[in-house]
Amino acid sequence: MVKKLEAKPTVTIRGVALFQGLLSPGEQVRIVDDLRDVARDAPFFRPVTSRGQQMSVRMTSAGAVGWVSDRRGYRYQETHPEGGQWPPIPESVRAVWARVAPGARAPDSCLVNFYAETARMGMHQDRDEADFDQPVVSISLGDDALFRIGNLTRGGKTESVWLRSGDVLVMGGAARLVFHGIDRIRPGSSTLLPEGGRINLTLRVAR
Ligand code: MD6
Ligand code: FE
Repeated sequence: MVKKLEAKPTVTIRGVALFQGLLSPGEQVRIVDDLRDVARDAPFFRPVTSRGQQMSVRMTSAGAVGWVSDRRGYRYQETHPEGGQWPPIPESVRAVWARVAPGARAPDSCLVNFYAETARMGMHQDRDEADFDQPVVSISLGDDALFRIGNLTRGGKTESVWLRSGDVLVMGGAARLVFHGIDRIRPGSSTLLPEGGRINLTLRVAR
């Protein structure tokens, strides 16, 4: 069987392309296995905002640079907060980028966010990258999450969609800088992660 390479979105909301059910259960398991290796080399940490607020997600990264936030602010950096380089982005993850963003440069950063039952992510833009012509690709694994899509400026009307395990989302083009966030997850809605919760990967061209 020839594996088809370039995927087509199932739905587009405010320019954000959603590829629902893109990853098979087998592909999801493979990615989670690879992420265990990433987390062994680069342990999850709890980021703190520059105002000193703990974020509710736990975070780590793979790639040449990782996104970190602490009292000094947020930035991409070449080392884990506890020291040492980030592990490489697993091939299983890079393969997803190739399917949904075939024309883009290769990603140099993969942010790994873990959501326990009550974790959430406030409305934000992804704007710490050097080149906004390159998309951000996100992969959802584990429990369902309610994803809210807003506008290019803060506030205004929003639309929400449930992201399920194996869904992939691309924020690019005119939608690259749209505000977005996670209102809540639905605990127990997936059996992919034995410990429960949700993992979101965001692949970026950071530099
Ligand atoms: C999440 N996602 O799904 C949070 N950012 O947990 C993001 O913040 C995100 O899904 C940029 C592009 C796509 C995303
Ligand atoms: Fe984001």
